Amino acid sequence: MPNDFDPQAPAAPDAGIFGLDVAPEDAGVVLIPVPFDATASFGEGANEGPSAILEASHQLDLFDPILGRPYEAGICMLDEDPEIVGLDAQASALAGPIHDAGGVETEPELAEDARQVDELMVRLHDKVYSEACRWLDLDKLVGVVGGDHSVPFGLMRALAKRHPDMGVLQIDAHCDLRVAYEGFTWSHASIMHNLLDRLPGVSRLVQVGIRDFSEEEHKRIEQSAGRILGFYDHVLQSERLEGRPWSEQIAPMVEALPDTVYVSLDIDGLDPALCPHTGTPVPGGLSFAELDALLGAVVRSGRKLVGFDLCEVAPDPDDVASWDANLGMRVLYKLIGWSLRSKSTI
Ligand SMILES: [Mn+2]
Repeated sequence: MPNDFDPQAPAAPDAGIFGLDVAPEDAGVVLIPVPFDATASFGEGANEGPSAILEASHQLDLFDPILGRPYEAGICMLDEDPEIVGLDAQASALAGPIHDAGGVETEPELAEDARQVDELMVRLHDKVYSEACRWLDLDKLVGVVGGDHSVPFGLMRALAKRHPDMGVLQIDAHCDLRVAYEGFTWSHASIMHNLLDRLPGVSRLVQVGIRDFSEEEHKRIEQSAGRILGFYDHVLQSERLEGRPWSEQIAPMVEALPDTVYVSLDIDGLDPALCPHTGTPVPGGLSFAELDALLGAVVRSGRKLVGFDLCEVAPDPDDVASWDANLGMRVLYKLIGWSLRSKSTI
């Protein structure tokens, strides 16, 4: 950080994320924005997530009462890559009619378009993978800011290669275990299927807050021989109504994780009151304080958070620096802060 930086001063309108002005080479934390939401099957707008989070982040008071001064590590969100913006435009144009038709099943001629969307997404994943590798090789903490939940695969791949026994903590209303959705191999609804299928080193997937899933996905969890652990929202909520404290509920989630953890945070895992414009909101979910406590418990157990994504934040179209973006940037700062704490950097 520059010596004359004042964390209490208002951010300049053209400042970087959280009002900081740090070049990625000098930052401890590099965020890759992925403004892509072509596979969003219901509400759109997650491709506006990174820019809305950037704008809203200027309101944050950088001092965190629990985490102290995460900003001192230097946090930089890279500029949006025009090639990714182009891939989103191309893929969205092809995917639109497929969403309208409810998938390729009803209109087989759309299957070719879905195949092309998948091809564009392979290019997206390669792009995110190489960008992630570039900064991981310089020992930065790297996070992806989506975009819909299909976008972090490149980062997951880069980290799984470096941490062979990595576990994934997924906070989400959905399991995302579908074997393709609407005809898209790389759908947001398939990200965890692709993770488990294509990254065999990932030892365990711990899903928290899941509450909207198919019978097939449910079976997949129950028949996974422990590779997938589902902490269902209906169970968590009913235990809570009976008075079981959150600290007790999260203990087995933490225990289930290996030493090295990647956090995949779909904002719809939280209460939809906190993310009203997200693409596929579902009642229930975690509060902000519960999320903070869960991340804190993982870190206090000695486990390392080696990377993360934050996806599906979609701003209010009439008010870009809206509640959704405000909440999103606060979640992002917590992800960064707890990850740095786990590396004992702060
Ligand atoms: Mn998801």
